[in-house]
Amino acid sequence: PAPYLQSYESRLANYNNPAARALLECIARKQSNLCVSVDVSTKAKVLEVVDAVGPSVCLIKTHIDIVEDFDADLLDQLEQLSKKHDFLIFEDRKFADIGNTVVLQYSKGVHQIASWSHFTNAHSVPGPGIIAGLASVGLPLGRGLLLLAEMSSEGTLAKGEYTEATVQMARESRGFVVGFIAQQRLGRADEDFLILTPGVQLGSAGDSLGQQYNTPAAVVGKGADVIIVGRGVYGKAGKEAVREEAERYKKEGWAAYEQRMKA
Ligand code: 6AU
Repeated sequence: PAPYLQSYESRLANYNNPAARALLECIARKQSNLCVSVDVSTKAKVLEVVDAVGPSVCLIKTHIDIVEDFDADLLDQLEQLSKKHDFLIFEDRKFADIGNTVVLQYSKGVHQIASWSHFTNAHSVPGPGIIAGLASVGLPLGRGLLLLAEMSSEGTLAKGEYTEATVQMARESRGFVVGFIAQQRLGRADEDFLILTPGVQLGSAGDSLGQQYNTPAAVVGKGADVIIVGRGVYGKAGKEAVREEAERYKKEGWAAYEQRMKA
């Protein structure tokens, strides 16, 4: 069968990248293909949500630039929580500039993303120089890159030939590019890319700004290896409700994976 129809453990053989390997191992160990997107804007709230969902996730996704009281202590505490609960970190930076600029954005500035984030993502629109630049910083640190091959939002331009050309760019940098942000399985049947899919929520079709949602079962059925859920989880009121919701998505995502392996 195609690599993505096999178990997460067996797919370890297809990856040399340390971040990709750590993620596959964590998914298998915790039986969780859930990534929670913690899109909240204070340190205290970020840490509260991460502590609540930590036991249920393989990956925590941040938008670090929306945290209004960001400081180095947040990064220390995030790292402590990642050890306590056993998860990896993905800063959703969506780099989109020339190689030289993204080198600086990835390694320097207030956030120094490369120093703490196992994964980050980039748009392919600038061409391969963006990957070369990010790789020059990230590869020596064992980081992994996800290319935005498709988007979940209504009217996205990332489709058709753009998506195909993005997959081709990934093929040419397999040591660093470990997969895609996408809505479905991409690449040839014999290739193995990690597919991380946002736009996932139970009981909502979308928001008023063009976000479009599918269920965990639907996206895993189409090839998602990791489901990314934001408001569906952190949008619940109270730490206990957030924890319960993360557990619910974890179970849904894992059941869908088991279903896919049977197919
Ligand atoms: O579940 P939501 O709608 O609350 O949050 C979805 C999260 C947000 C988006 O910035 C992000 O996923 N996202 C991405 C990513 C991960 O790159 C791509 C995309 O196509 N759609 C999308 O929503 O943090």
